[in-house]
Amino acid sequence: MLHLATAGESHGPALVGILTGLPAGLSLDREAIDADLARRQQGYGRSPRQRIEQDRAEILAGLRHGRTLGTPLAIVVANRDHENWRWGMSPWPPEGEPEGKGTQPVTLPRPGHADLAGTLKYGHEDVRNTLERASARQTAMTVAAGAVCKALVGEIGVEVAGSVADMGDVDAAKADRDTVGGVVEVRATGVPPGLGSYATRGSRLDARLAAALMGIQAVKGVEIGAGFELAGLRGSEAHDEILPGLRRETNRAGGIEGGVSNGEDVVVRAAMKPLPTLMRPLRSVDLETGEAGEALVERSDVAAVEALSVVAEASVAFELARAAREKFGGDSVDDFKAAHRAYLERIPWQPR
Ligand code: EPS
Repeated sequence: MLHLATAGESHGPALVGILTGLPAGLSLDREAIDADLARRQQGYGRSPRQRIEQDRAEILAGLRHGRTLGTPLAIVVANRDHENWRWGMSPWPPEGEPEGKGTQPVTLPRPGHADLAGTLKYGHEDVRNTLERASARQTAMTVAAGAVCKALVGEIGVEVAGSVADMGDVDAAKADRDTVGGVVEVRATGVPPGLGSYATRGSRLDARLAAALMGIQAVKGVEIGAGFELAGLRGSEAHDEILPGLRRETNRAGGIEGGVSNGEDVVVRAAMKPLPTLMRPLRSVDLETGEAGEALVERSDVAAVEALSVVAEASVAFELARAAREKFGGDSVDDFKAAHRAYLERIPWQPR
């Protein structure tokens, strides 16, 4: 069914994605995809890197004249910054004298980044071999694929929107050469009851959403609906009573009960830790010499919470699209929509 495979290093030539499981006949809007990529690049606190990149999704396969063919959709997002890393990030042994960035090995891992654990795990001698793929740069591909998924679920009336719910004081952190995190919320409207299943752990919609959000760089916590707050409430205060029309007055469950969407808005939140690249570095150890030192200082964001809201939106759109493909199937988008219509005729629930 719907599946996204990705590849790409932060300062390599490009990010690559292959999205399989789309129906044929889905109209895609180039501007809508690029608009989401641009949204991801915005927000106060982003690194100067964002002035170099001007992300665009190039579609190489699976699309003809703006409509999907039902075949794998191949997406490329170029890294414009690669120009400055040609020698350092050359896929093949570089020719000529070292020049540009990334020519010296990194040996001082940053606390909070994948640097240490990843470098030990893979046996790298240069921490860069870890950090390049661990970087949140690859969330550009999540967003490109998510824009396609939003178009797909839009065909059955589902809309997905991410926003910032809470964020540390970026101005003060920047002045202190520090970083901040925050909380984002994603709300999906028009989600029919019945996406996901209680049947197995892996088919639960809440489990999939949690995994998708936790899979985004720097996310340390995920909540569905009232989440952790529910633990302190009584059952009579926590659950959303069922009213005629099968609607609810409250939505503390976040639109999911027993791992299945229940027809209310799907509401999820993700907590982002402060980014680990600090201009005033924390203590670390040089992996080459074993001596105490200070962590790598690299150009970085002070905050990327607004970017996370866009990436989380895309991740939720992907999971809803995946669950909708499982429920409604169809080789063409018309078949997919017809199955959705027939289902709504069977159940006593209507979208608002
Ligand atoms: C990132 C570090 C920074 C961010 C990057 C994520 O990279 P650089 O050192 O090249 O400035 O800019 O995010 C992006 C490049 C992006 O497009 O979002 C990290 O370590 O995760």
